[in-house]
Amino acid sequence: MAANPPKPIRVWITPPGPNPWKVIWLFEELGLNYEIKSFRVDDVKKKPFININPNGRVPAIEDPNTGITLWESGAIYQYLIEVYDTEKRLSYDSLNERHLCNQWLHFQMSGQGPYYGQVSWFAHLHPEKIPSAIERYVNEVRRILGVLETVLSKKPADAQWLVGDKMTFADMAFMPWNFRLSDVLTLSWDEVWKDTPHVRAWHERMVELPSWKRSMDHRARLIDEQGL
Ligand SMILES: N[C@@H](CCC(=O)N[C@@H](CS)C(=O)NCC(=O)O)C(=O)O
Repeated sequence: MAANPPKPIRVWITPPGPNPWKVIWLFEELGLNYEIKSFRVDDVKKKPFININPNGRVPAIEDPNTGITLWESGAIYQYLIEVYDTEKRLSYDSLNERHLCNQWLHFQMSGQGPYYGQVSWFAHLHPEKIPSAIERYVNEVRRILGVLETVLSKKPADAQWLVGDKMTFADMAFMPWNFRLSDVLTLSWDEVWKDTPHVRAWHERMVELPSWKRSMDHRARLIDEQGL
């Protein structure tokens, strides 16, 4: 369990994209008191949301228990872990492990999120098909999965997590984008994971968690609510 805030933490999301689910999954996994403010992606660059996040991107949180408003999912992760993971269920107290978790979170934020986002853009949303752009970002996705594979494959069989011997927020941060890979790359899951069996096993262990399933139930409901 975690130190549970008496007042619900509000999280602003638009349901379809991956980044909000990173934060909602952390709420669910820690069993925190939270409420979802779901709105349409068309309104992400408009008031009232830009009063919360001037960068006009989700997720953002408002925590009435401490008075903070915060955006950027990595910063939100660090805040929630520091304040509410008091029993270190998803983190560590020790210096090296704390910084290794932060290292992976930074890699996820700078390496995984933006590159996966660019594949999504160039393969599905960009009005022109530019094969060299698609190829570059697909190669980056493969490269990032390769980095994860190298590290996970060297860990003992019963401790295949990025840091130490348990799932931490560092592992969790990668899930929502990896969860989209079959759609983003337009491949079957067997094709997605063909060169990265340890990443597959790591990912599939997390997909099975009740907290992830609850998060995806919320996602389906909120997408449905917007008629998407
Ligand atoms: N670095 C940001 C990225 C957030 C992000 O790109 N969110 C997407 C949804 S998954 C968004 O708000 N897109 C709307 C837009 O770019 O206009 C984070 O990790 O919080």
